[in-house]
Amino acid sequence: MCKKTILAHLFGAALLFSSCQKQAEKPIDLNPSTILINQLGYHPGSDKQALLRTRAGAFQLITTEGEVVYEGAAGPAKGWELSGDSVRLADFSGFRLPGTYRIAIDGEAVSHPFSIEENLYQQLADASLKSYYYARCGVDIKPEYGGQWHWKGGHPDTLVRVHASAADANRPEGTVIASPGGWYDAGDYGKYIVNSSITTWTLLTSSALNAGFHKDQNLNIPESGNQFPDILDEALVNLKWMMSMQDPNDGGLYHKLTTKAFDDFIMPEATSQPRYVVQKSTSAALDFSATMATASRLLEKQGMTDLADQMKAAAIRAWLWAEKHPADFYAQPEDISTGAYPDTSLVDEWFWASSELYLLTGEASYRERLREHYQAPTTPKWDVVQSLGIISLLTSDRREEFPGLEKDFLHYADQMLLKQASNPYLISTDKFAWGSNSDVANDGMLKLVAFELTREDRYAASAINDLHYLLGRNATGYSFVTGFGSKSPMHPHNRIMAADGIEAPIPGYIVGGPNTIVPNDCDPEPVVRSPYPAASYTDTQCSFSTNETAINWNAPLVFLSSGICNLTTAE
Ligand SMILES: [Ca+2]
Ligand SMILES: [Ca+2]
Repeated sequence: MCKKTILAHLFGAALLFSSCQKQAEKPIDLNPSTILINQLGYHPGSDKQALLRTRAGAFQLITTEGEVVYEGAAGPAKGWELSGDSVRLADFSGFRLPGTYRIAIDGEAVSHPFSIEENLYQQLADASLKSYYYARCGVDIKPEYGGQWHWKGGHPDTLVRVHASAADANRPEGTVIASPGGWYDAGDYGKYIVNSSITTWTLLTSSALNAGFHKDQNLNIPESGNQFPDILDEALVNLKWMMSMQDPNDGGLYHKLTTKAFDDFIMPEATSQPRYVVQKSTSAALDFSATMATASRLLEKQGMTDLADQMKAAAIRAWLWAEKHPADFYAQPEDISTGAYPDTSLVDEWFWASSELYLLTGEASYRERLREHYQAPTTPKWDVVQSLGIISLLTSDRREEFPGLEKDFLHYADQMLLKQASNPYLISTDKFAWGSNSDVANDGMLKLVAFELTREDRYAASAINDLHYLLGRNATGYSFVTGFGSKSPMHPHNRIMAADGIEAPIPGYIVGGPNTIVPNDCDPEPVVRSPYPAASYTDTQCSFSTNETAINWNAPLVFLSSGICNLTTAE
């Protein structure tokens, strides 16, 4: 006689098991969005919590065969004005046995399956980093590296025109230059120095702070198996492009390299619009200077001395250009409509660049400049970058010169932990901006740095909660990373994924996430979205404001997932 499961009793045979003769079939998901979990799962030794949108007071942990292995009482319902709902905490941290499970609420809901196991996030860390291989501009993405996702390269960028806004005596309008390589920025095919900078810095910094994890990581990219960690190889792809965006005549940086208007949703090979370098800007020069200085410092340690020297010279020349042009803010020319990345508040950019140049050169003049431009830390964004410099200073061998910065940094981390403790969804974010998922991931990065500085577990535990949110324990019920989890984005706003003829999106991409900044981005046929910022997300290709991919959003996911893997590596 077959084993009668408790679930068959709870839910009725039709729901669960069609036959007792063979191995039980998987339980059918029943109202899975009632139960919000990390759809990948949880480490055996860590906190394990789900969120229940229910009045029920009890929950069960069940195996794939439907056996109840753990029962618990749900916490009190807690409402949140940003999600428009209430959730109850289901804590099953005491259960540690590895396996595949679901959470069940008697007669009401069964969650997506999830795992309890070690090394749960390695594939995520690999895929989130490999997203940059797929974003490489101007090269064929080959099946031996890309698997089913492969295509012919486009946008060689060997014949790029100098736009009128960028013209000067040395390079008049229409001058043709080469600026090949790098990564596509986002769902579009542009390349932008400002956004490239924070992205590349984040990867470089993960390579340094999570070195133990990255050392043995094999992404199956063309550079796998050489003497350098793959994360460094990938960062070099973009660094080399960035260097070609510096005008050799004066050291200034073109703000971006794009077409005049966005390409259609077609594959790279099918595009034909001319590409331009557009307007030099102070923000591009400072961000470039900071990133090149960081790269130079790290590459020197890897023995790439010649390239490190070139990058050092490039970083200093860009800084000197910015000093001569302190207010050349990017202003979109009338005939250009691609991304603008405008920023007129550059105190943080001056701080970041001077911090990195101080670490690279040890020159006191840069230390004076960073002190002049210091602002208290906050969650990084492409245009809010002081925390990047703070992280570099505090994780360097000059840490002891900056006790005030460390105090402020840990104060900010503590504020985030307080916010999380009072938030029903167990995150520190209380504003849902464009790219809210990257804010959550960047919070996680800061917390992992706080852990690095203090070795206090509470910071690492809080960072893991940020990952749980991103992988499904959020008000939308989506795991926000393509290819990971039972319910993840299938239709990101990304030209290659839209045009490649393959149903599954390229894995490892985080989408921007919920917000109400642009409520009608699918106009003229609007897609109905929640009026609540934390729930206002749609897995629809046209929703550029909630469902786009972007290099600067993936980078903190790389840091967060790699850093969490590194915690285990270091144990
Ligand atoms: Ca390598
Ligand atoms: Ca700024």
